[in-house]
Amino acid sequence: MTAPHPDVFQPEFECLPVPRLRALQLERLRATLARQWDRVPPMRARLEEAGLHPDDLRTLEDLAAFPFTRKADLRAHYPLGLVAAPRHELRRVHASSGTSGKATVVAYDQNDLNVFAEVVARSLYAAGARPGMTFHNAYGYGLFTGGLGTHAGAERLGLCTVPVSGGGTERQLDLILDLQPEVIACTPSYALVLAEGFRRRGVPPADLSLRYAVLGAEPWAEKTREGVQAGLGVTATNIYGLSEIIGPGVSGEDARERRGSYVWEDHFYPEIVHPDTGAPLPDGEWGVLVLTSMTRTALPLLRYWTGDITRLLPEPNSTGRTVRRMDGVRGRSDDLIILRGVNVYPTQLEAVLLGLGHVSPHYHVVLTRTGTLDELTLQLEVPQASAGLRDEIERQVKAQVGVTIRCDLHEPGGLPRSEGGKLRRVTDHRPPR
Ligand code: DLL
Repeated sequence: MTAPHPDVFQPEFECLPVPRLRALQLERLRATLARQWDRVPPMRARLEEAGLHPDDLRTLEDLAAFPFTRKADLRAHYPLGLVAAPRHELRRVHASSGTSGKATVVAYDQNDLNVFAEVVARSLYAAGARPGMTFHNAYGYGLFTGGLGTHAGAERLGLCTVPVSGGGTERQLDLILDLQPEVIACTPSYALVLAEGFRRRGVPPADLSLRYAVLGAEPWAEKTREGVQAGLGVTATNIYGLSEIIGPGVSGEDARERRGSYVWEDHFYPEIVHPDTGAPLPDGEWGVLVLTSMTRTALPLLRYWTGDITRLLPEPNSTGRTVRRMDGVRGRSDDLIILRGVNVYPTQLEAVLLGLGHVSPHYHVVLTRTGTLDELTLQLEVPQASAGLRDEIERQVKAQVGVTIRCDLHEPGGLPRSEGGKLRRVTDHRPPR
């Protein structure tokens, strides 16, 4: 095994020998289950109905017998019915940016806020940030966990934060030029918008102070990383998370490696399961990520069904950490487009476009139905529309993704831009069957 790299924030956890890590996880999972059993009546009732008791968790493998928790459970007990701490101990709430149905509210006590700051600090450190650097934080502040969550982690690490939040692109560009931050955090689509802004102003990437970009909150293709790195002159890494489990900081990539995000496994237990059957899948196989929070006290969740499609990477890493890495999220199981029987994720289309080089990464997918036939129109921006280019894109999508699509070419700047929040890539006009 590679020796733990000195550039790891908390080697005592991130590099814990695997048998000790597994023992710690089992102990923490048991404590979480016991806490739910004692303090969250709906969760206890669910276990009782299934004939389960916390003592039935004797090994990590036993976890597979326990039920999943889904967004619907949080909605059914809206707003705070699954909280395991007394109301006066709560210190903050956030709400998930759910795109359909009622938002879900998540709650934190002081312990949870400490865990949150710690895992974000670890992620920022892995992403290249070091104490004393300045941090331009363009994740939205407010109910969304992105802004305040990364803010507290940055303070824990010792960064000077510019809490700019999302939107107001021209002001963001000014602030970056004036305050000279080394680190920026925002969605990948917004990083491209900022890069475009600097290009328009004639500021070359080499003249920017930025060195590291910490990108997340939405799926992105590997080619987008290259676009952000070239456009802002940074090393770009992924940060992943969701409000139900904590917010940003469930996992993060190492800037020196950029090959999968380290899941902070002493706090969050990852499983990959089959999207249809829920059966556990081995490391290396793609499926739905299911997460259990093991150290949360206000809102511990057991086997939370994230809906995110990814895999745990089986091969050894180059940083000496023992916690496992997850691959980039391909999409949410609910973003999956099934087009005439073929499965398509928007990120696959993004990869084809970026692979073509001369097409801008701003795109939108529109789904329609003519008669019984579903159609996918890919709206994109090109410097000069030509029938040749359109044919080329349609051919490449067919060859690489396996579906026939139509392209709708727009002038540069013709499609709506990210305002810093999560971008919706797909508009579905198909009537229900
Ligand atoms: O998006 C937390 C976050 C903020 C993560 C800032 C990273 C940076 P929610 O609003 O609850 O929380 O949305 C969670 O966003 O289930 C994924 O579908 C998606 N998501 C988050 N990070 C990534 C990522 C925040 N790095 C949902 N890659 C998750 C792909 C991501 N998808």
